[in-house]
Amino acid sequence: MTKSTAPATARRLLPDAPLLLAARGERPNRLPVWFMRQAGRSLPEYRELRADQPMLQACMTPELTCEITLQPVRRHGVDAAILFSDIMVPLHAAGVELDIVPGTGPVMERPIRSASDVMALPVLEPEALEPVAAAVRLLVAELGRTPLIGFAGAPFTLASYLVEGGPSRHHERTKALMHSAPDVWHALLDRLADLTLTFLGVQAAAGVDAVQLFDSWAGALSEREYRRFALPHSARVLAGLAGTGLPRIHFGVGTGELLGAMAQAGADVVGVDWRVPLDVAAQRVRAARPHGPVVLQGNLDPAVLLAGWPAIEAQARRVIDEGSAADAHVLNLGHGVLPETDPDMLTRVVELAHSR
Ligand code: 1CP
Repeated sequence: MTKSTAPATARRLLPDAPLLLAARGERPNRLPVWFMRQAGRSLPEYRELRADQPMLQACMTPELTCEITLQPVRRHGVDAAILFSDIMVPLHAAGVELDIVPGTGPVMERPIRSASDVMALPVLEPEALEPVAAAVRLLVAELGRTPLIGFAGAPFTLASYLVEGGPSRHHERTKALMHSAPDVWHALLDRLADLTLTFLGVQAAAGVDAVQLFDSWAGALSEREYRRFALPHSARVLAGLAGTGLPRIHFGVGTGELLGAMAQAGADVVGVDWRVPLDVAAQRVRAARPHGPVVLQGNLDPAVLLAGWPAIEAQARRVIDEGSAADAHVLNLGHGVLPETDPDMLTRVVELAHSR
């Protein structure tokens, strides 16, 4: 291992936080619930704050990051805040030229396609992330008893943006690189694993209470490809965080075929998208990892949130029932909140979860 994470010296003790109890495999007296992308365009108060601020600038302005992170906690009463940031922030902080284009997502100035491109990738120094650390410290002081989740993109998902140059449907250049030049591929993912460990290590040292590793696009891979080209690097990141003692959540989209393999990457909580019922997911995770509790996070379809309350309620109750097959469950969506979502529907899902 080339880099170890800093100790989580600023860590708060939140022994009763339902999210943290569930992450350890316990059933707290209240079902914990939060939403991926809970901070963002579904909230009018977010749109107002972000109006004249480019995304990356907002992520590097501690007071603004703090306020945006707190908005959904105040509004919905969720059981966790998730740091407002982006998976591209550590690359930006390292000096890689990129932009986050409204309506598109991350776009690279120069995609990475060769061994020399990989060698030229700058190393991320923790000091470059001081605005992120400052935001975490502000949040820990503001949040009271609500845990703060830090996060990062997994090496494969970061590589997909770097190699493709931006968002991609088929990830064809990424797959071409891994199959045609596996040495270059692994060198790239090795560097991205270091970068991810630095990003999460800074968040841990500043005081986050849990971390989520987003391998959003891992579902583009077959299980064989995932095990060979992605899993070892995600496993190194997750193992590198073990010393912090923070609960680790691991999530990807379209990963039904990969749930067993992802469960073996070493996280405490497996995030599940909306395609696989949680009772089926629990079986897959238990079969792959027979020792230790099965803790699942998910998996209400974000599109269902646009279907009106009766449909939302029925689907949320189904998800909660199916989640009882796991040892513990953190209610969430199967992917991020869609921008056109009525935020009141999110508040009602929180009330429903807490009424049980
Ligand atoms: O101008 C804007 O409002 C930009 C939209 C936006 C937002 C609100 C982007 C660009 N990123 C974010 C914030 C963000 N990104 C959060 C906020 C915290 C919260 O959940 O409340 C998180 C967790 C992320 C992480 C992220 N960024 C992921 C992993 C999670 C996921 O959704 O799968 C990924 C894949 C990205 C890349 C990215 N950044 C932004 C967009 C639109 C995208 C996706 C582009 C694509 O489809 O490839």
